[in-house]
Amino acid sequence: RVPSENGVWERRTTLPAPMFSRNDFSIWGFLKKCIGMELSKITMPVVFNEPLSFLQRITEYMEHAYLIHKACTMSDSIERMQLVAAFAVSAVASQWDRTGKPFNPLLGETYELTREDESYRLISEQVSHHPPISAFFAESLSQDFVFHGSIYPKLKFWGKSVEAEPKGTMTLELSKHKEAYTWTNPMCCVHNVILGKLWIEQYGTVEIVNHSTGDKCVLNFKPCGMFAVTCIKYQAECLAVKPYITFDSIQNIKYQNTSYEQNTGGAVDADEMPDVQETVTMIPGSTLQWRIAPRPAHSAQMYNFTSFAMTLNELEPGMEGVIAPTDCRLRPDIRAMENGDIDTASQEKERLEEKQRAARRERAKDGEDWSTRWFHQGVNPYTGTSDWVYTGGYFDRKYSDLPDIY
Ligand code: CLR
Repeated sequence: RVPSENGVWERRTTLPAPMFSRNDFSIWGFLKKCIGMELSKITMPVVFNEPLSFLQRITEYMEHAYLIHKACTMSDSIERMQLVAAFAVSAVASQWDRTGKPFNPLLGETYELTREDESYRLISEQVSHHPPISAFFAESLSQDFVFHGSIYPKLKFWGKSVEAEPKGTMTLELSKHKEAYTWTNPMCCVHNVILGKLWIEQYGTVEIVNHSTGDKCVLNFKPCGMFAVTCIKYQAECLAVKPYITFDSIQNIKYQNTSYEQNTGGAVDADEMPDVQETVTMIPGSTLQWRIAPRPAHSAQMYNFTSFAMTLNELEPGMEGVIAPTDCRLRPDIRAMENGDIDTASQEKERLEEKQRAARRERAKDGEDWSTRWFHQGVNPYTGTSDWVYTGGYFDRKYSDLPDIY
């Protein structure tokens, strides 16, 4: 733990160790045994992981929370919508080049992120194991917004690629404006699992609905790296094209190592990763809402993490004994992996998964059902679809009767 010169503790900017080289491992050598199987039921070798739990990966949404704070200060609902759209887009950008698989959360696992400096706190819980469902709830410390949702990443293995459909609704409520926005995340695809360089693509249409005004913002993520996004407002019969949000500084990300060359008899071609455009053409009259930050210099040796991602698994001073015992910062396999100890990570991952299976068998024997702790199943009041609702109370820190999952 390194205090800076003036003795103030600073959040870390790097991981304790660089990543284990994946060059000697073939993801295909492993996946070909799994064709036709449901990917969530497959235990992948830990070398394909990144040292974060899926709960931490979805928390990356909060990297650009200042966009929501800014939206709250806007008096015009169209300006608010633009910032909410920028927020939704910013979450897509942090996924760029992130082909490491986050650890599957254990049932009952939690992750809390309290960021007083950014004025928000978040709690998430793994509420279902099969299918895997993660629920989260974030709130502004100044009570100006809540952001919540649940994600069920439905994975399909297509041979050459793995496709993830992040099912679930994102809901953002701006209290002062009495507004609620909802949307769903775009599709996500990891290319070249057989041969070539792994790369990640996100595509599809994201419709952000402002349920108070009826405004809709349609973000069209075009496949193949066309990151251009337009924001459209439908109102009566007029259609106004609003700003153009661009991803121009993506060229700052250097592509590194990880090639999975395989002899597949020449039958399969790698899907080319599109070239990244260096310059961005702005539609005249448009305004730039948000721009991606370059990845830190050592990112390529560290799972292509953003600066924000580097901080997520840090056990900060004063956290021990304060965060719940189910918090994934306390997971020994993830901790070992971030320290570069891949063998311990792998053994611990196996042990935890076996412990989870044993606990499930016990419950089955006693006819007990699993009960979630901080969230309950319910209905999203705006979309009417099924959702996971925050029960509340996590930050009262009464952790009695939490399951022993590690
Ligand atoms: C993207 C942002 C969305 C929520 C979401 C859901 C599914 C996630 C995806 C995000 C990121 C990429 C992801 C995917 C599930 C599996 C996939 C973590 C967070 C990994 C990279 C698949 C690795 C597969 C190996 C075979 C390479 O809001």
